[in-house]
Amino acid sequence: MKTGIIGLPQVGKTSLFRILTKANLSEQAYSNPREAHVGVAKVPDDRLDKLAALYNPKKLTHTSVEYVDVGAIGQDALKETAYIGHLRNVDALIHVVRAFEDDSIPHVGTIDPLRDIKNVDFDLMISDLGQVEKRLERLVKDLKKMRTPELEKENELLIKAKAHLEAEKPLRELEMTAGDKKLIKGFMFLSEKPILYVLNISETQELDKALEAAVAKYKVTEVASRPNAGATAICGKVEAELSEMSDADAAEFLSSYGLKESGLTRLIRKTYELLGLISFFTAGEDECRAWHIPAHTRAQEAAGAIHSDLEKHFIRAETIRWDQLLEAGSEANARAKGTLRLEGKDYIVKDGDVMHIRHSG
Ligand SMILES: Nc1nc2c(ncn2[C@@H]2O[C@H](COP(=O)(O)OP(=O)(O)OP(=O)(O)O)[C@@H](O)[C@H]2O)c(=O)[nH]1
Ligand SMILES: [Mg+2]
Repeated sequence: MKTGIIGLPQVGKTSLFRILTKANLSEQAYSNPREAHVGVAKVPDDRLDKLAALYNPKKLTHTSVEYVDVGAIGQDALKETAYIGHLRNVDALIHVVRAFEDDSIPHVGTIDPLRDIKNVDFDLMISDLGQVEKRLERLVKDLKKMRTPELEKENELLIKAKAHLEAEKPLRELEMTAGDKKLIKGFMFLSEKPILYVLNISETQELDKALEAAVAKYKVTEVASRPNAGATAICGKVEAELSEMSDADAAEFLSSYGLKESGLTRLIRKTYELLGLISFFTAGEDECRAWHIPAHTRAQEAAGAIHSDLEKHFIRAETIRWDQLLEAGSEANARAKGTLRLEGKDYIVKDGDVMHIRHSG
């Protein structure tokens, strides 16, 4: 699962990427904004940490999300094959929006997050529209040669997409059936990807309140409430300072700002939600581990996330909610209390389930 970090020039994309993935970029990487950086961020999960405290395992494994930092976006960049290739390949987008005041760092015009959001969304739509038009031209010719139901269906769907884009609406707001989505999946449309707007705000004394108020203050609430969109705020400057500290110092620093968790923790969690993922856990003395699966996955397919053999030879899954397991104190107690259940292959796995897969392989 990959998330692309996009935004206008000099809004803090690379800084955010670097903090998220704890990557140490060379000066050269900074000075070459056309190069894409790829890094992995561990998804924080205190449920898993609590399970680990119970089992004291040899190994503790979180899930992760991959981030890609590309250069600044714009109509020109979107015409570059390499640039657009990086963006097409991601599953979701984080749009970093400048909201911080700093006269030493230039910005196109005044600080106006909503304007920037609209402009970047517009660029994504224009890029998709070009692609749709090109394919439609081709389809007209192909349909003259051969009228297959598949081609007609694609034609019909792309005409709908075109009208939608021409009305300046991103494809992530177009209602589509699962079949429709599959049909146009190969295009990897940019405006179809789920998007999280991240307001990069100035450092202030009561940062907790400022962060909470930012989305409404900059009038982003409405765009963020649309389908497959969301918004949050961070303070890049504070996050950068936090990332250099030990855990104990960071905790003290956070509380001095009235904060309970770092903005990054929130941001990584939001990315996970945006990607439509949930976690289940496997727990034991060897390893406690979180696994990510799409929401509404069946138990048998979830087993496949661990190993394809477990999916093939699946019998049942011993299942319990993470907090019920903690409450019982051990699997044996939970079994005695009846909170540990045996679920079959069609059970829909819930976020926070702890599972032990029984298999015949
Ligand atoms: N005041 C302030 N400056 C910031 C913040 N975040 C980033 N900067 C500064 O803004 C400049 C650009 O930061 P980058 O992270 O390189 O921005 P970018 O979006 O990757 O820039 P390009 O890739 O060139 O488009 C740097 O000088 C940063 O130190 C912030 O939250 N507050
Ligand atoms: Mg950059």
